[in-house]
Amino acid sequence: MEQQQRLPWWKSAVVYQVYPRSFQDTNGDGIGDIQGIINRLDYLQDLGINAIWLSPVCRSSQKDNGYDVSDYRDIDDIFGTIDDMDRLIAAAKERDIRIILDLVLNHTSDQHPWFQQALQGKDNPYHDYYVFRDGKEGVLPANTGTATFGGPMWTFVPELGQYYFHQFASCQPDLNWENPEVRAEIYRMMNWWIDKGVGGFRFDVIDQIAKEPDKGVTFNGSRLHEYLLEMNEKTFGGKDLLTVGEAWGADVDAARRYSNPNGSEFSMVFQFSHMWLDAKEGGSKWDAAPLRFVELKKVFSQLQDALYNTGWNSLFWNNHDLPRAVSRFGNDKEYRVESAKMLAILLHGLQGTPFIYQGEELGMTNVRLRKEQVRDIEAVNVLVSRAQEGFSEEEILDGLYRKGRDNARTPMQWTSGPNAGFTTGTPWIDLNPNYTEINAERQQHDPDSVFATYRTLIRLRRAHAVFVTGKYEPIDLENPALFLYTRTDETHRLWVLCNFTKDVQTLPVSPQGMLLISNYADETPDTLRPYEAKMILEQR
Ligand code: TEU
Ligand code: CA
Repeated sequence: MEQQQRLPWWKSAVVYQVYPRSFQDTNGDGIGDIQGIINRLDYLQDLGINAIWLSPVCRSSQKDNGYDVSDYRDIDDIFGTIDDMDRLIAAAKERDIRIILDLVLNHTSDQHPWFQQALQGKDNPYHDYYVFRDGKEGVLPANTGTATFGGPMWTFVPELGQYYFHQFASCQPDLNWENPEVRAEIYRMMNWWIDKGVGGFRFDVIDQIAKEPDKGVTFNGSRLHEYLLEMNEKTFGGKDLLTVGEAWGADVDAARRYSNPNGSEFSMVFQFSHMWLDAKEGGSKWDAAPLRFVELKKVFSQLQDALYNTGWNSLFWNNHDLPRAVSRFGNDKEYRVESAKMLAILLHGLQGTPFIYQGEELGMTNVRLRKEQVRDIEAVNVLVSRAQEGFSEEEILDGLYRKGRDNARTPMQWTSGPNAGFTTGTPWIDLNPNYTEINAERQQHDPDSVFATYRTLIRLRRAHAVFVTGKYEPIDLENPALFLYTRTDETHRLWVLCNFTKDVQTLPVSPQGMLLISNYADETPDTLRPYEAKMILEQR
């Protein structure tokens, strides 16, 4: 059995995502940089994390903040140099922190030399690196629907009499994975990074690489897993690396296949079913609906069950594309601290590898932006497209406040001083004005802070094997207010008890054992107060 073998490091690890642009600026240009991450490694070590998922730092046109790469083997000037990157990898290693590189392999920037070459002519060797189709202006080669950032997925190049395919913005042309040279080139690049000592990879929109646009297929193309098996074999397979694929199109079965413990594909995937439960069914993320809470529990429970001993889960509430968890699933007003801690306790008790997004450990919140303050390429497009659909500016901005990606991208709140200690210059995106209240300086040494809760949770995971291996069992799944579960191994049972509401709730169970963590100072054994959460460890 897998459990008996030595577990890979990433099964007991906690990963912290850094969005470098918004983390720490050191040269006053208002943009976070690699030196800034190096300067903050002590903070991350204090928190206790084992790896950093670093959002893209490679050379880029920065239209989508690095998710539009123009050189996979160099660092963008705004972030520093390749020497800075080597120093980051080494400095992190000294603190037992591994650097997980974010690879954007579905598409490049239109400024990438490959694409520039490809535009030179149909017989250019790089032409087949991308997905071109002959056509007439105004008549799309295939019906593939709307691109993620608006408009069609095809852009016409008059000089070639051809369209090129892009699932995201037109400045992000899709790579042609059917071309073996493309794949070989990518694997060489990945091995170059492995030789540099990275601790693994996060793969951007990996389930969209095997597109078959002529058939209208974007996600889960028929050759997807063939490519992944090949990539694994040619690059990270058999090495001690954490690999996580971003897979919006993955269901439970797909998540299991990707994370097969035989190691043939990835360590795990990001699976997003819990991110659709506060939108209208079948609608877009902008069509808000009340959270389907019981469904949320069922989604987690299903994954916990299905992947037990046959795969591995990633655990997350947040990333650089998602609104702030405390604003979305908690209560960022009267119960900000309690509910941020509750969400942390709930997630970190589950089986899988937890991912913390920068600022989440402080309980950072969503931010109301004025139109001029909007920065994200998606949001900029939404301001136009939703206005055309008839929504008022207020409605659109309200949608962005609830779901926009800029919420996650306001600068990290280090101090209550100027610009929250993020920059001495003008920040590229405005700060959330609540930094005077919510900041690392205030929380790092406060035992009652959200930060302290995260730090404790990370240490608990390391101290008690049941966090890593215990079998999940939900309690009272239909309960409309409480999220309750146990994790059980041969020697222990961990109880995780969470109140998702601002009302006092009666507990249907009365577990005995040692209180490991809670978000209230005292105890009431039979009830859970507003957003109360606790973990109890029982000896078996
Ligand atoms: O995101 C994939 C993606 O489609 C969504 O996360 C997207 O941000 C959201 O659904 C829009 O509504 C990845 C990256 O995480 C994201 O930052 C990039 O913009 C995108 O790919 C393109 O590389
Ligand atoms: Ca800078």
